[in-house]
Amino acid sequence: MSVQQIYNAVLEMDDEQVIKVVKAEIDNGTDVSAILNEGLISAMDEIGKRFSEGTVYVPEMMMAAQAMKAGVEELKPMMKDMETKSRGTIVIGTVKGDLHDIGKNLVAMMLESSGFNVIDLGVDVENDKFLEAAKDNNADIICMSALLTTTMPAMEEVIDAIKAAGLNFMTMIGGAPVTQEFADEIGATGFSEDAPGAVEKARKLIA
Ligand code: B1M
Repeated sequence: MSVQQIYNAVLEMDDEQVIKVVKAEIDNGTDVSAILNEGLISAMDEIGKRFSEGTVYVPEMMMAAQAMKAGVEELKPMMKDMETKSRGTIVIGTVKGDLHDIGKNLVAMMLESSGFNVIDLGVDVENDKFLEAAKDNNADIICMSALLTTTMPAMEEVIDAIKAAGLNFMTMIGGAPVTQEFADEIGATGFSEDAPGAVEKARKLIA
């Protein structure tokens, strides 16, 4: 078994095989981040490339995403560390109009595993819902994910709404098309290009 087989199983959209090879790699003592980055995430990147080239279509993309999710589920227990005291409260969601949740789920899972209290609002989250949930839960940070260039503007709308309401929640944004430059432009407090980076950034912001 190898990480390459995990990659192949996602490309073959074979959930059962993904679970089998991920389990085998965990038993072999392979690093969780290698399983995730070189196996599961690289395969999704390849699917994205093929989608752009027109050699795979939405149904295949969904099946591959399902297969990747099955692999991530197997990794969940490995991502937990022993921390019990909450480091702070985070409200997270994928912005309105956007249904991509794999990256957001990874970020949420890693934040939770690192001791944050995470309120996950899911996908296609309306702007007001971020604010309401942050107020209701006395959150420290509102985290927003977007995978589509067409949904990125919602991040700015949420940040503007926070300001307009005179609230001072910190914000963190991320997702494949999101950059540090965009974060600076819209006034987000933080940005990260991946899930471990999001944990590091949240720790710094709340410290
Ligand atoms: Co979509 N899709 N998709 N899709 N999809 C992309 C994003 C795309 C780049 C594919 C392509 O053209 N090459 C393209 C967007 C183009 C653009 O806007 N520039 C695209 C498109 C066009 C679409 C549709 C419009 C297709 C259609 O219907 N014609 C449609 C839109 C639906 C909608 O949202 N309204 C659509 C639909 C779908 C599926 C439903 C089939 C499925 C999603 C399933 C799901 O999420 N449950 C899907 C998938 C799987 C993808 C690709 C192939 C993979 C995304 C993914 O899960 N990556 C994607 C191509 C690609 O990105 N390579 C593509 C793995 C995941 C771990 O990475 O989410 O980037 P990612 O998360 C990373 C970082 O970005 C970061 O951490 C994670 C890793 O550590 N991160 C954060 C994420 N959020 C963060 C938040 C943070 C910090 C870091 O702080 C808060």
